[in-house]
Amino acid sequence: MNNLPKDFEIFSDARRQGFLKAKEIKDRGENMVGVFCTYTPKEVIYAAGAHPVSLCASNDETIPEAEKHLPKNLCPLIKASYGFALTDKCPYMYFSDLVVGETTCDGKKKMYELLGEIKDTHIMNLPNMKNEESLELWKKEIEKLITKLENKFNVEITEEKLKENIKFCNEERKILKEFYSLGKLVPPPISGYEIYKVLEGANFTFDKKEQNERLTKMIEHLKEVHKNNEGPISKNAPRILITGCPIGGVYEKVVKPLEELGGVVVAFENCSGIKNLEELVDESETPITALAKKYLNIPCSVMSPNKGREEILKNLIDEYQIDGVVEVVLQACHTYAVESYNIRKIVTKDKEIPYIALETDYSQTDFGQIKIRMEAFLELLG
Ligand code: BJ8
Repeated sequence: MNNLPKDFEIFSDARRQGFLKAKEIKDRGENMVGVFCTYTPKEVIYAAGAHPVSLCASNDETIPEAEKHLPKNLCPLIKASYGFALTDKCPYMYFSDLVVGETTCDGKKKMYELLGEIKDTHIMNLPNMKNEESLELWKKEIEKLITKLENKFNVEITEEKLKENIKFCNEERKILKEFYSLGKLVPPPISGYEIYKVLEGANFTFDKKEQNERLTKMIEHLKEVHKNNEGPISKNAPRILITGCPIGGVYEKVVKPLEELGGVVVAFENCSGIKNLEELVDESETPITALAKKYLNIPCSVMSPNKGREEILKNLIDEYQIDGVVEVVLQACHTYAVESYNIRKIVTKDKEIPYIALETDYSQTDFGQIKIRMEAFLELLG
């Protein structure tokens, strides 16, 4: 981290510091809306004058409690998220006045039914195909979310407010994308671990104006580092792309060893990586239609088919000069596990580069085994 400006620490610590900020927000009488998924149109939440906050849990602390209600053989992200709600241990869940969830995978949507008994939970019926009928349905779901927020918070969400917040969120996306794209440089001026920490930190930063300013400064600084060849990463380090399930709960045991062993993660295709940042909301379209189009187009494995993910992956492999792909599949995540077959084919046959799939959970029990597999994978990359 030698070449990183002080602002990096702020992002890296954002999840923890965000607790205090969230309390300040509540003390000011403002509202918070907890969200679980990239499909939630956060522009609508901002337009209601509320603050969206990510609720996806990233450690296994509350899984034993969750397993009293949920089956053991369920994705750790779902169990941990529910466990934090059940035990009241997550301040973000605690401070959320409303939770918004979508009908994504089976486990999540069934968990939301139980969550609804603990918190006010609004479910958006996400279609799982991308076509005209789905777009109409998704537009109606966005309208229903607007009505829910208006009634809950006693506010009016006007077209103007939606437009304003579409612009506001696009601005954030553009800057995050520029930051993320630093991974294209050879060598990158920042490690994948650090890139991930910043992208993750942005989910827990409430003052977006300040965040954008900090990020812009950090990007300028890191470009300078690259120009002057002062970065800590070797230009020969094998360049890795991570794809698959969200990695908030496992990046320490996947990304860290990869980089400690000499590789560098230059691209994250997962949620909180490029998946949500790639496409902006069209500012010239009617707001609800523009939002529906953008969000329905997210290439997550809950969509069937999900060709968009394959296209993005192929482009990223070229643009980021990827030497190898690591796919992370959380235990019992069937949609990503099934897609693995095609992803492996695209990476190894179409792009002719090495691929490895890791099935893991939030525990530390497989840490040693993952490290050994990462070591063997990096040897393969030369
Ligand atoms: S847009 S990736 S955040 S659904 S919870 S599908 S890991 S079994 S999180 Fe996701 Fe939205 Fe898609 Fe992103 Fe699998 Fe677990 Fe389900 Fe999961």
